[in-house]
Amino acid sequence: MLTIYSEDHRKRDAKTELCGGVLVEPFEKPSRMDYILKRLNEVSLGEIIAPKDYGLDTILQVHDKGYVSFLETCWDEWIAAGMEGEAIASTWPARRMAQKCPVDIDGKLGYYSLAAETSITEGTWEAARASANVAIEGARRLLDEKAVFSLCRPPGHHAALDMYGGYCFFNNAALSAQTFLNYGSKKIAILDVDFHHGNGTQDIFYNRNDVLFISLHGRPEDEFPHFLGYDDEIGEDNGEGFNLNLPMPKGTTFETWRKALFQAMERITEYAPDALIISLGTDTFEEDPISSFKLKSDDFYTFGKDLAELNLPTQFIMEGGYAIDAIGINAVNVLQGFEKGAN
Ligand code: SP5
Ligand code: ZN
Repeated sequence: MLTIYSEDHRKRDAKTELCGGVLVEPFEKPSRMDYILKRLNEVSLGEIIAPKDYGLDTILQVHDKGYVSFLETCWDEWIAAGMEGEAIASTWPARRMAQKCPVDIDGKLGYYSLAAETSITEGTWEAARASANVAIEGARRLLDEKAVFSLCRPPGHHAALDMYGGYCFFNNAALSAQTFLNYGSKKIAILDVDFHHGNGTQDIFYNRNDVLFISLHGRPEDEFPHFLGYDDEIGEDNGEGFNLNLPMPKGTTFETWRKALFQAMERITEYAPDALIISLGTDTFEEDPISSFKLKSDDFYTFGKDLAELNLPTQFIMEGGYAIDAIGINAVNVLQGFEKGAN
């Protein structure tokens, strides 16, 4: 399987994440990629290529213009305001408050974010742009390949039309879906198996029927991002019936998770998309430090094999996964299972 990867992800190397009332070293860190690359090489999965730069056109098809400009200038504005640490939001346009973008950088950070754990740093813009390119290149390559792996970092599925958070800035899966549509596809399915609900992807396609979005995740009652991901969110207007959430309780094992997977696969078969995008988080792993599902390393292989039964052109896009010494095995197990199942 062809892998797309950019070294520029290293430009995002945040030192702080707000967690449990203290600043900790971020869970989402550059070395995650090293473990995955090591495993890709160990098993000789295939060629690893760098993406071209696709500029901002596709990004502006799925994200708000003001939001994109904010990301580009945020760090400079933060420094110009004389701040010392990394840029973290601290106030939000909550219930019954004005939904207007302030001029002040503290105000802008709250206006354009959905969580405070994610700091914006020098180099975040460049890394997020590179990650977007990795997604878009993968979609283009899938025109000639049966499957591709876009090794994206930073991840994307929490990034909404006009909000960052959950370690995400641009929604890589949405950029990829939009790329397929730009190239003439009519119907795309996105299956999000990251432990956390893909609120950003749901937000971007909620009123559209050209992208079916399905997410398997920890219940919003229990888990981040908390404010989206309930099973009564089915899409609206043209998008009604094209959003499917399958939330599951803490402690969910592969046996239960796989039943939800089969339900998702049935819906995908019924939709009959031109291509399938997998938002691939491995934070469903039993040892993940911030999650509560119980998948084992072998289960990721079985999952990949199951997916191959759909027999669709498939793009895997890397999302979360924070048990870093196992992230290589777990992510690559999905890809190897898929290749085994496809043959
Ligand atoms: C892409 C992705 O997986 N983003 C996840 C972002 C989650 N950030 C907030 C996590 C809060 C977890 N708190 C539980 C701590 C347990 N020690
Ligand atoms: Zn996650």
